[in-house]
Amino acid sequence: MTTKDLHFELSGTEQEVAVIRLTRGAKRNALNDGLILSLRHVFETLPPGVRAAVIDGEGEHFCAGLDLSELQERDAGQGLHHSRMWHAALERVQYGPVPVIAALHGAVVGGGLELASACHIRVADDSTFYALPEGSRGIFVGGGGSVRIPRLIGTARMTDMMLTGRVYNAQDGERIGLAQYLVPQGTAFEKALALAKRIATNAPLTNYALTHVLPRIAEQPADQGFMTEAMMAAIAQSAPEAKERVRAFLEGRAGKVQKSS
Ligand code: 1HE
Repeated sequence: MTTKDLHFELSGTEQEVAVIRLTRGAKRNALNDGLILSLRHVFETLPPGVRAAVIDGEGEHFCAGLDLSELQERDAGQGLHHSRMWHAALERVQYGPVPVIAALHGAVVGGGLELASACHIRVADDSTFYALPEGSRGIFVGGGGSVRIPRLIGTARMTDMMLTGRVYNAQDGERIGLAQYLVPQGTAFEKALALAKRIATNAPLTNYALTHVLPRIAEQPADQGFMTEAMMAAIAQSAPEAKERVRAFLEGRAGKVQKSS
């Protein structure tokens, strides 16, 4: 699955975590068509034992967004299909088989932020900065950003980022909800990997409920959401694994919830 611009490897004692690294550092991991198709392919063909994934980028920056050198050649129809190609690929990230954690550093801009926002958890280090330069390039987001980013930070903030070219630093990015974790420079990957290993120990059906069902409930009217929740709760608790995990707690064999330090 490794290509010139994308490295794939398995990590963890049981090879349960997929590590997917953008390796186009010389171009700041700008996403050309080949890289988008490779990302899609990776998420469509994850080995069955994989329970969580981490995406990061080689070099000083996570991702500089769309490869602008490819943009010049497209007419309107091709632009439409190009955007739909991104949608299909990032849909495989968001609604693929496993939770995905983005390890962010340096530039997370344009399509790079669209990729990060398709992941389920974002861990940023102190060097991270976020921007949507599409506004100043005379274009628009095309990788699902107009749908996903307002759900993270609100429509007003995204509008401001695109109208004014506003750049958020790592601290403000975490404050407004672009990242759920903020860690010292150089440690985002380590933290993301630790989270992925922890997530991989959850019951797979619970992870599926969180990545596939919860976002759909969030889009439903409350009345329908309550019903979907009840259905999912019933399915999850009926799994033999759930019964064993609850029994383990009741018999004192499972960990308690601990106050964080
Ligand atoms: C690129 C790209 C790119 C760098 N497409 N080649 N994204 C942007 O508008 C962001 C454009 N990039 C930047 O603002 C900067 O490159 C960075 C802040 C990310 C990094 O700066 P720096 O000083 O470390 O690198 P650099 O010298 O600007 O770039 C190094 C090389 O990468 C250089 O190529 P070289 O052949 O001269 O060495 C750059 O041309 C190249 N490079 N970014 C192509 N984006 C689904 S729609 C999504 C719409 C968008 O994403 S629009 C936003 C695009």
